[in-house]
Amino acid sequence: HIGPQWAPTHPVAKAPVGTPPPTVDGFVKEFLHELNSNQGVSLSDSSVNDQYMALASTVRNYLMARWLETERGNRENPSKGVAYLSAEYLLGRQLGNNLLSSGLIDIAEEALKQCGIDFAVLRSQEVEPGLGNGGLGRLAACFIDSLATMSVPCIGYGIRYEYGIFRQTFVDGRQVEQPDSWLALGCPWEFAHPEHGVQVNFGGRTEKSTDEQGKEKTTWIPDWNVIGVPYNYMVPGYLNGRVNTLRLWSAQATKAFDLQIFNSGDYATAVRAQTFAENISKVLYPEDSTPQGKELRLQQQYFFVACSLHDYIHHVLPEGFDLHQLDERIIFQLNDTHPVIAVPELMRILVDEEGFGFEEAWEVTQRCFAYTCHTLLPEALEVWPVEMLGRLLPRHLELIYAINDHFLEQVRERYGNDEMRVRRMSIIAEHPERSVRMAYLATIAGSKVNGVAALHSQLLRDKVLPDFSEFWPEKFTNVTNGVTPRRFVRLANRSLSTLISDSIGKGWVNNLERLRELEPYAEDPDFRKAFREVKAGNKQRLSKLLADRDEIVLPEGHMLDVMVKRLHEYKRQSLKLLHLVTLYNEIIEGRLDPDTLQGRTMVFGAKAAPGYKMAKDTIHLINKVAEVVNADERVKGKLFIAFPANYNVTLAEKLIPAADLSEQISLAGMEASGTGNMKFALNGALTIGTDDGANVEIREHVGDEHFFLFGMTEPEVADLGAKGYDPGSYYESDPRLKGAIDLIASGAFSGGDRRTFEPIVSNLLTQDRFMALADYASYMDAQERVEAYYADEDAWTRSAILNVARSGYFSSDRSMKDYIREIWHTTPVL
Ligand code: GPQ
Repeated sequence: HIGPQWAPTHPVAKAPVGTPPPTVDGFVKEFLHELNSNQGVSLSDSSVNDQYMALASTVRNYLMARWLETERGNRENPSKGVAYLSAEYLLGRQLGNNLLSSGLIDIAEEALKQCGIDFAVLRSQEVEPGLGNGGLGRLAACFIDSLATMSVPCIGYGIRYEYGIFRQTFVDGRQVEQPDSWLALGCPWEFAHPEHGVQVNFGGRTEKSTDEQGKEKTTWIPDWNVIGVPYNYMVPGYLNGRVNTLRLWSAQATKAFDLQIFNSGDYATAVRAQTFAENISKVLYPEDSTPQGKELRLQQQYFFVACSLHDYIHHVLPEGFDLHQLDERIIFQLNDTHPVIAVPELMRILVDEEGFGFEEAWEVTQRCFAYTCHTLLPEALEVWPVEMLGRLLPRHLELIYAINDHFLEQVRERYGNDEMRVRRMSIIAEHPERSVRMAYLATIAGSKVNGVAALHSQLLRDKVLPDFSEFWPEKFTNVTNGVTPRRFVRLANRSLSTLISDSIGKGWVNNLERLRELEPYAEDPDFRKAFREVKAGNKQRLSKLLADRDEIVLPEGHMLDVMVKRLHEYKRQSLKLLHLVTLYNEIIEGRLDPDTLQGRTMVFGAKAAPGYKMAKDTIHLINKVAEVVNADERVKGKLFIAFPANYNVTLAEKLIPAADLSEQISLAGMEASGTGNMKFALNGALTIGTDDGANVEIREHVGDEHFFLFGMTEPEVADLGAKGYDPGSYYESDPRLKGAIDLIASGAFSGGDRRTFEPIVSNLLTQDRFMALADYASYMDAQERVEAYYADEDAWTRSAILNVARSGYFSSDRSMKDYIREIWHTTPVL
């Protein structure tokens, strides 16, 4: 297979006719026009929001011609594309990215200056659309950015939640959730198309009948429905004139349904029905990797998937397209199991609406889907009770049974009547209640199944789906995750970007392997000095932000040690805390001379699922430890802990470029990939990490000497688990560890109250499911290596530069090439 030519060097497409010339004067004119005629204000009367909206409209207008042009190209020269199905897109702010992609960023800044406006102020006016929980949603956003940049036709399909991930606040150190009303001031980036609303049915029953030719036919007679209204968002490629589409669905009550109730005279019930329908896209479920099995969640999943398939088949495909050839036009990529109900939905469309036979429909379906798994945690694998699924989607349950029968027939054929195996591989689990295993359905339906880092894909084959990988070895593959260098380097770290471009040119932004050319600069003292100045500048920028945003005053001149990610026991924020509490305890007990230490500031960022008690307790403990440590004169200048609330994409863009040390300390075999780890390495932080997820590959790329490895390997973890893990023995035999845990237990961080953190302490001592105590000693050692290495400024800077130079592999552009080659077989449109 010869790969096509990727990554056109910019600038590419000729500007479509009718777009304003990209000059400062032209931009000023257009901006003022938008301010006057769209916002209805003069410059002197305009609010910051007016100015932000006008600026957004100016960029939008510029991209619009390219968007229409892309659409026309898709129609006139159709080629195979990708429909990315994802319940989450954690987009982050749009303005900067859209300006960068259009090549207007410098022009806009200058134009605003001429109008007396500070560009930075307008940028901070934007509320980020937080339509995702964490890595999975952010990955989707990186992928659609890369596909647009690589000129691959792609539609992202998802849900336009009215409330995205909650806004986190702290009250007395405890997390309190606030609603995220991101749409309150209006969103200038979306285009609603109510005229293209799609009806989605639920409930009811099915009826069998025979037509004149004696053919069996099933009709679904649903008993309620809603309308999905599409909202389109631009997804511009980087300087290539291509603008793909992200289409998010919003639920509305149907008129017909309402009318019936209105006519019956029951106004209150009618209004309630409306609210009921609109609840479907009201709020993003805030559980990350731990599905709650709520019925509304299944409604959300079916809602967006039904809208998307209908939209693709009836509005995107040309009229009369032969659906037997569907896979020549599209691949539906399933972002984890959330959209897997699309599989029986496509079957329903083909069999019930298009008159396909079952076998015929199943062949097409199997060619049109591929499945990405993002976890290894058993509790993260979605299952739906048969009772619930059958009540909500009776026809889909029938089709799932039919798919299962068809599949198990093949299993029996291959293995004789190995009924144990049949039971293990059945889509339907019998215990603890009859339920549908969505990961199995996805695996059976998908043309390919992939994990998100090399280690993860291997464990997926060997531990999560071993029967399936034996049955279909060629179905399983790996695509290591990546991140977009546009948002996470070029935009987030402008000064590093300038330093890089001044040294090796600008080509790296869409050809990230070119960062390799930086390697020789690691030996250049002037470059190292410049690199350190960039880091120092980013730290200053962060200090200013945290002072304004959180009233946190960071000490100056510290090593910045950062752990930002969702709060999960497997990610082991508690291990990080044990390190900090140990340092604190050893100093106040006089066993550690603070003068031998580098000044270190630890920054945490983490949201906990609102119902996850241990995670919320851990947040409370971090805040309380911070309070005590930061107020203690004995550690002043040496140890400082900052925990800004509401970590999100916007904060990540400021935090990551300032970091010296990246904490990636999950128990080996638990973190599927991680993507924050890649962003830190690309911005010149060194990683302290376990041999887990993509850490493994990061270390291979940057080199062992430039990465602080610690902890058990995955096989060691498995062995220890099999032998029987006893956390108490580590506590008893390690005085430093005992000291730290005892200090927490003593109430030192809870005003003397020993009960406050008792659940955390007893969990560590008796359960410790993720073996923090087993890795503690190794982690402390690694931290001492960090400490010593940081004291050698030149060695550290050299390693940091090499981390940047050798992390080009972790571009999401590379991930997309891998998907294209291994899974999608699409072609770019140049
Ligand atoms: N991930 Cl299953 C999520 O963010 N949410 C989820 O529900 C599941 C996985 C993450 C995973 O934990 C990370 O290791 C990955 O880097 C990320 O998905 C993207 O693949």
